[in-house]
Amino acid sequence: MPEIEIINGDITKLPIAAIVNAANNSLLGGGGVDGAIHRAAGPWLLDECKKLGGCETGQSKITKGYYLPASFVIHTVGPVWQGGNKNEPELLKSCYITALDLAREKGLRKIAFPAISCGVYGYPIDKAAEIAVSTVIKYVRQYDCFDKIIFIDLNPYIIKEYEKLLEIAKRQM
Ligand code: AR6
Repeated sequence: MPEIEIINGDITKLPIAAIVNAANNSLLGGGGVDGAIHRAAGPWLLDECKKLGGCETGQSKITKGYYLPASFVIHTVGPVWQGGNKNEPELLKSCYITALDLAREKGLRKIAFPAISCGVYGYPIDKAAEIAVSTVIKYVRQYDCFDKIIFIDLNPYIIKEYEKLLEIAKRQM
């Protein structure tokens, strides 16, 4: 099992192999963590994103990190919360899996996730955190190719939720 760390902070400051971006279908930037990542990476990130032809909800695409301290950015598109009956849980789960797949294919052993869909896209924090933690733990147990997983977010309520869930998961290991 890799080390799993939880940080209440800014993902754009992390010197790590890969950070995950909560993007939209266009991959051409936006607000929230997406805006912060594009600002910190510099305009080259948008130039590379323009060549990717967008991204389906639940899927992920990878770029370089440019001026970020992170080497790569894995852009994933979370679902907009519409009440829970529009396949949101499966799509959110797929964001974590496809992001981890890309990291694994590239041999990137340390990866940091913000709480995908938990800002503008309105996913309930407790439900999203449950999916994030359970999906990632299941994945890293299956594939022994990560040294470190970081859950990082600016929102302290999300961090509390992650800490609670990780404690429960550790007791079950
Ligand atoms: N570091 C860490 N976490 C952050 C940071 C940061 N610098 N900035 C925000 N967060 P959101 P979404 C957390 O809205 O809900 C964009 O416009 C924040 O606390 O960024 O998936 C895209 O272009 C929250 O928990 O992403 C899309 O249009 C989490 O990041 C849309 O928003 C995700 O919030 C995607 O919405």
